[in-house]
Amino acid sequence: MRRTFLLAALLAVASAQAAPPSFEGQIVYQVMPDRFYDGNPDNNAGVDRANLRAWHGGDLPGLTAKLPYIQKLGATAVWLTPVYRQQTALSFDTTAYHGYWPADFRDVDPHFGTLADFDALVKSAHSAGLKLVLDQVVNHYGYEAPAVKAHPEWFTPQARCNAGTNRDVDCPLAGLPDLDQGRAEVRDALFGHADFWRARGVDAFRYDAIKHVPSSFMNDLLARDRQAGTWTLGEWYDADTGTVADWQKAGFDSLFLFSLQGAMKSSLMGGQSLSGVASVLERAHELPRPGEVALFLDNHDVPRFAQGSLFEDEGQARTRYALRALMTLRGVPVIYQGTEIAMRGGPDPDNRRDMRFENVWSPAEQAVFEVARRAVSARKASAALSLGTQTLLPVPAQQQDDLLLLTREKNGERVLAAWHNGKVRKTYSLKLSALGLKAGAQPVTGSLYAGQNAKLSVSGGYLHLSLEGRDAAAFALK
Ligand SMILES: [Ca+2]
Ligand SMILES: [Ca+2]
Repeated sequence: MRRTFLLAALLAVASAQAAPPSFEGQIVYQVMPDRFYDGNPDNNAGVDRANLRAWHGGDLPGLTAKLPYIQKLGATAVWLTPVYRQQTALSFDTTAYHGYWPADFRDVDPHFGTLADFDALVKSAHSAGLKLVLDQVVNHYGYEAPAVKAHPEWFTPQARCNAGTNRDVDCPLAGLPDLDQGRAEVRDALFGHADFWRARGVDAFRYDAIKHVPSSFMNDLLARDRQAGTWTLGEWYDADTGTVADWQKAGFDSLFLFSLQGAMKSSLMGGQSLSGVASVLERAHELPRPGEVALFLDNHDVPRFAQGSLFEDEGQARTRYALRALMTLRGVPVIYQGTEIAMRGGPDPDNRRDMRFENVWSPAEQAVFEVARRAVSARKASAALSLGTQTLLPVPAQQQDDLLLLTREKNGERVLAAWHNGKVRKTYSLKLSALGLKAGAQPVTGSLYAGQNAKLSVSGGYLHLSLEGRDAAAFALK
């Protein structure tokens, strides 16, 4: 009896340890601190807001001050791009405002504030119930970092790149001094960086440029993070479902699903067939942990989503559509600062314009924010939308360009999501049996998204949907 109890207790401990960290149900808001909010003008050395390649003065105190804004949107976690102490010199006429040119991995750049400011941010975020995701660079130092000259032995020899065995890993990324993770002191230092920030209370790491880092090193790093309960999100530029699945098997909790971002941009912004999105979602069964995968419309490395239309009003309308669509999907939505108001901007650095807050919004920007806020709110209120399984429904061939249907289900709660890509309002009547959908008769039901004119009903073996042009809705299904 006693032995059985002990065994059960031991098994419970073992299974608790085995459960990997999870962000399923979270909504992440991405902040580039220099371009977010200036909370301390005293640290604005060299600031020039007229120049997109210069420092703009945003900082950690500013982010802390704006946490209530992020909560108003409804996000539950904040990912901030790197805040390390940076190289002070310019490279390519550009300052290190973006944080990806580190000089000291265990300090905060003076433009962003101090370690005490970082600790204050962590404390404020946690007391507000927000998790903190910190960007970690493990591939390189900044071009002009003093360590490059002081410790040339830490860096990958050019001969190894020239040999061409594994160019992605061994050759400098954009010419950046490439760390040699094969050396014990480099590995130990990188492990130590992770421990340093973990000890300051960070909940998760977003690892930059993992395509360019040896996988054996990455595996060891991830094992340490998992042991410590730190959620890990990898950036493999252009990753598709297969790449995300491979890395989840190797120990990452999550990767960004770039293939979905590309498909959503082509269809929802570009007006191409929704079958491109469907073909990405059809591969979801390959993912070991589909609920953890990071889903996004844009980020600081790609042109702004709203930039996909020449016209500002059209960009705003389609961003409203895409934000509603994004909130129907299984995974962890990541919203880049400003996407909730359809900010525009082309490739880097134009996609990093200063964040605009409520006091300067136009009515149209306010309207995009309201759509985002309400879609986030509906997702959080629904266990099916935030945590449920996802099933793509087989839409009849002649409607696949303009209609995407999926169900989300959790503990008996079912939600039907419908994306309508046509230009004008349309009513669809679809045979339930052809959709593979079982549903009882249901009177006309509005969308879970407040303020939306979309309707569903079920009668006589048919599903009826009335949807506005270029819009996505979510319905409770009886
Ligand atoms: Ca400042
Ligand atoms: Ca490398």
